[in-house]
Amino acid sequence: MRESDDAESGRVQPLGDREAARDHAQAEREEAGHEPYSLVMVASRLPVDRTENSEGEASWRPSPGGLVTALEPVMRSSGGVWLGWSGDAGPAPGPFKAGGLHLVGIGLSADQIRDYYEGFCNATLWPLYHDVISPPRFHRRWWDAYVAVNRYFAEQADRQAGPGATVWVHDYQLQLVPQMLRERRGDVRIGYFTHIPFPGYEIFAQLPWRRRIVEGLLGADLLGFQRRSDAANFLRACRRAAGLVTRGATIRVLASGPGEGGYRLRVPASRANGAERGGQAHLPAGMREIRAAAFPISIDSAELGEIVQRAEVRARAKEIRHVLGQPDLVLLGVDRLDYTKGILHRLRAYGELLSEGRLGSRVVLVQVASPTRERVEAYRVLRDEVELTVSRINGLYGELGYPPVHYLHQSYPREEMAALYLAADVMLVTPLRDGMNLVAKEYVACRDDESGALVLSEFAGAADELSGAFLVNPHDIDGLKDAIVRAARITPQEARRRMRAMRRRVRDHDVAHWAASFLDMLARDVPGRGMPDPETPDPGQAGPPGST
Ligand code: GDG
Repeated sequence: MRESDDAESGRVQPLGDREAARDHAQAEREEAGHEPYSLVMVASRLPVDRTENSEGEASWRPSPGGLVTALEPVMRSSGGVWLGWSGDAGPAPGPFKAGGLHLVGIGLSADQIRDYYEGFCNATLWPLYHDVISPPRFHRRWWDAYVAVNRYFAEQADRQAGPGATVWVHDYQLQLVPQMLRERRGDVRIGYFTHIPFPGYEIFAQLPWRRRIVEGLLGADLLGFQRRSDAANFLRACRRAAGLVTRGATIRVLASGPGEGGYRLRVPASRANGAERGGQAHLPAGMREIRAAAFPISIDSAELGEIVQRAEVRARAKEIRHVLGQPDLVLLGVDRLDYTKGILHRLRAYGELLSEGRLGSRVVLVQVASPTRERVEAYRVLRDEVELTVSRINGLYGELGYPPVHYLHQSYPREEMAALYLAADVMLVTPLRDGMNLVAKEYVACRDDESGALVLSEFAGAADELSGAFLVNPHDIDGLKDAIVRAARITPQEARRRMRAMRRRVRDHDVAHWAASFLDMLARDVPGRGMPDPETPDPGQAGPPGST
């Protein structure tokens, strides 16, 4: 008999056999008065935020963000359900409806938030998957919490999914869910998308539970990554950590699962490869095929295009330049205050440029650094460093009424962000590592007069697509400074040429295109169909293989 931690109560409960569990789930669904869902979205967070009015009454408000916007139409047309954590400690809010969406809130205890969310997700996986910019911490207690919470999510997904449903699992917080769900349900199609990079094997190999993570992910039918290099890194991890054979973008595993010793002990290479028939690989009985491919995420560019058309947003952009003292040059950075975003490197380059006078005397940098993960130590340290650096620059190069850096440790409404994008001559996106970086795409989508310039790190996924940007290595401070100066001095003609190409890309490959491409491939990518290899198309040309 297997055992399962009940993540909500912290109790350990015996599990019955699969059929009994399914009957129970079906009974619960009937009791709750709804049909099983044909589409189940599983993400670490719900797409709504809980708010309280002055009387203390709680309500739910859709959280801003491209993912919700992209998936909302699909969720509505399919009548799907979204499973996620509400963001608070305490019991699960359970099933409810908000903004027309069916939602199921997952409850996490205070201990689980500490060990699973702040620990394994934010202090182990996040730094490890971002090239160990901050040292990852490995704690067995955190891993145990990760396993328990992933199992709880898988159980909840099982409960909600109707026969033959599609289940789409999101991101690094839930990498074990695909296999845990597969063990409970052979009938569902499982997709998984990782929003952050998948690291090179030399880094991934540090993880004590590397094989378990690979096996967890391989429970899916389709694994989506931001860049081709991420998909390639994952395929290498399949070979090295799990001893599997990969063929192009596909991996074959025993349908019965990895077993105690993992796949390595059970899948002979000859069987994994299968026999070739007429140029196509034949899938031997008892085997399952998984595909790993790049699906670069995007934004709702039409919605942003509409926001920047509004008279009040355009007026606000003018007002922003006015309150900044009508500078000749406005530089802008917009990031969560995260060590992956390269904020310190950017400030260092800007400080040196000010000291050398290369940007003229009427230049301003606006840096929005939204609060994030404030209970994690590395984030507290970073905040102190950033604030010290900003103060130094303002102290050294400022004058009365003129701070060269406007630092904003706050969150703003979407319209204010759009006005900032409109007000900025040069956008600085300089992460040390970033899955995609939506800010770069948002800036481009807002520049409807084709002016402005984007300085973009080559370590952001967006660099594969936005060829009109000034690409930089943010570790190379001299190179970064030169790129900022070139972007600041761009002629209107060159700005137009670069911006036009980037705007076309962001318009044609928006977030709806991303969601549709992934779900289409998940629906039609049946074993042995010989889908195209995701690593063969031209880099930056397009989206995912097989997408239109
Ligand atoms: C992960 C990956 C990948 C920021 N401050 C405010 C605000 N924002 C919005 C931006 C943008 C989003 O937050 C941040 O997007 P990033 O792409 O930089 O994201 P991460 O949070 O690191 O997310 C990343 C992404 O997932 C999607 O797959 O691109 O690589 O790390 O939309 O505009 N929005 C508002 N007020 C703020 O103050 N309204």
